[in-house]
Amino acid sequence: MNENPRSKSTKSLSCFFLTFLILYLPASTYSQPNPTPPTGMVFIPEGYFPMGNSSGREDEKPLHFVYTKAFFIDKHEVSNAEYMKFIEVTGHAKPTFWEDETLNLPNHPVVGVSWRDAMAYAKWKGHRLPTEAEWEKSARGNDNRLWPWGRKFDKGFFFYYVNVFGEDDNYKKTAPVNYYESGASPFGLLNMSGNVWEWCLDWYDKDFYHISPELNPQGPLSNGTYKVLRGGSYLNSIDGVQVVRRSRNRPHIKNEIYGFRTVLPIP
Ligand SMILES: [Ca+2]
Ligand SMILES: [Ca+2]
Repeated sequence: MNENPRSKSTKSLSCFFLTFLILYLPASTYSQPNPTPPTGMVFIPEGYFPMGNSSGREDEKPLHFVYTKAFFIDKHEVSNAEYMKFIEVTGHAKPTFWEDETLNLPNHPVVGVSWRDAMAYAKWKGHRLPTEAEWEKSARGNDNRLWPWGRKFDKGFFFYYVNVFGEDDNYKKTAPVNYYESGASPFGLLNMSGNVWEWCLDWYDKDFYHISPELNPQGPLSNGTYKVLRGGSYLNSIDGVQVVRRSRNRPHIKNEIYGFRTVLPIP
């Protein structure tokens, strides 16, 4: 007896759906979409990246692999306009240079803030400062590059994508936090090289990379003298704004080349 054509087509359809379920369901079950970042922030996935430098300065060595959990980080340095809201709401003291017209434009990075001021702002936002490892991962991704965009002269003249010493890059002092789009890091963060140095959460230890834990390092456990600063500023040369460079200063110091950005941890 011939099979009913209708039942045959039903069978084929069932077969198709079964194949579809086997092939595609496991993938769609296990791959989660990246969480949506809050406005102005970027999602950085969990995972390993190479941190430090095998041939750089002593405190950048050795190159070592570090794992961080996923987190959100500000796409831009914190601007004067953003810091202004913080001052208005909390009554926190104004930064040094607040009245300096060469530094206080609303969309330029806030400067004249100490590490403690930066911590207070971050806490007010429900955020915190980035660890050194989080900062470096956000700046260079996982391919060992020394500048956010890649190699020094990847895109021709470097001054089109970073604010360093001099005015060839259009700015003698600070540049707007959303300027130099072409110098973005692999995750899309701007001014990770240059513009202003950025305070990090960690105490500075020149030998820390030799003893750093592999998972979510947060700097030396005991209190030190200096807090870490990363990325260089508008007073550095192009080599001084490599994303592996490590600088430091005491947590109460304020000057016209130190700013910051914040991180929102993902539980
Ligand atoms: Ca400049
Ligand atoms: Ca910067």
